[in-house]
Amino acid sequence: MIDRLEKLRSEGREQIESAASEKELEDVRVAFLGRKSELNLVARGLGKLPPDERRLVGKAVNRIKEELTTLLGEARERLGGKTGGPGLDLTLPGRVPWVGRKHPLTRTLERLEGIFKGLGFEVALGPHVEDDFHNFEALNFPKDHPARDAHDTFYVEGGGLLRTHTSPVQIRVMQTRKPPIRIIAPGRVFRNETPDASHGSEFFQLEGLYVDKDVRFGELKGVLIKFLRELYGDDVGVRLRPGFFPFTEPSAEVDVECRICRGKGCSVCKQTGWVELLGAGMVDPRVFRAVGYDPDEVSGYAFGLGVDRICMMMTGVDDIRLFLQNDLRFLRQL
Ligand code: 2NM
Repeated sequence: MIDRLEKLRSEGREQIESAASEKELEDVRVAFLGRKSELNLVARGLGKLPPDERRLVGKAVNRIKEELTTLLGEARERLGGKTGGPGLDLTLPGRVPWVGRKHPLTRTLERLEGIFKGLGFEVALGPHVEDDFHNFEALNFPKDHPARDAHDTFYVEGGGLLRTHTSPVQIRVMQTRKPPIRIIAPGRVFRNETPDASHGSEFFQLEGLYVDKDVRFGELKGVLIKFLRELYGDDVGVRLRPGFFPFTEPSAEVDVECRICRGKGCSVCKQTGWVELLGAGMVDPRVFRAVGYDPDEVSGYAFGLGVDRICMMMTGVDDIRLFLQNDLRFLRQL
């Protein structure tokens, strides 16, 4: 009998050691320690044995049960550590998943687009590589205008240039459609300048155009004030100053009260309390003639703004170049 028990003990040990999963381990436990196991049968039959033998066998059964139970516990810990069972440390801090989000410039563009869509404008797009006619000629830039110089404009080998504003999009729309036209042209533009904290060699612009019969300057002013109030709140201060662009007459520069210092004066507004945000004006008759419109029949207004500048003011970032370097250590903070 003792030999038989000794054999059960060593078989049990072996099977516990070779179990490869918690499921297998449980099967071993049932086979060796379960209600119908041989060990249990022997224990239940103890009463029929003579007293001397009963004591000896009883002790052996208990010793083996204890040993196998301990081994099972150890094996369970070993396997649990692998499978995420009882070896899991629930006190460890969790892992925060990386959540993607839109680029701050995209978010700014979408915000601006949303406001103008609400005012009845539709989005128009065009190519980055343009020709002289659409980027300069149709917009009434004189042949010797400094913006046409290679110091300011990237010219493409074999002809063409990188658009320096999105106005060529508006020229293309006017060439292919009749008024009324109410569009915005958002997108990337390129200037051959030395980059610094407030100028990159590429940036984002959003321009707007409305052409119809009897469009007046008052409508331009109204739509821009409405836009700025939606962007910055109804209490925002707005100021128009006379300006000059080859493609509009009259022209205006539009300032808003500095959002950083609320008009008191700071480094962003260079102590003036105002930040220049928009250029605007009534489309010059020569532009209408260039696209085949009759300036006696139609009139219109146009405006343009720098998306990066607005994005900088919304995020408090003071170097425009950071937006295009795509360094996630920077972008994830915004
Ligand atoms: C600006 C300021 C003023 C403008 C003009 C035109 C077009 F094509 F209709 F002539 N598009 N955009 C315009 C007018 C742009 O940006 C500062």
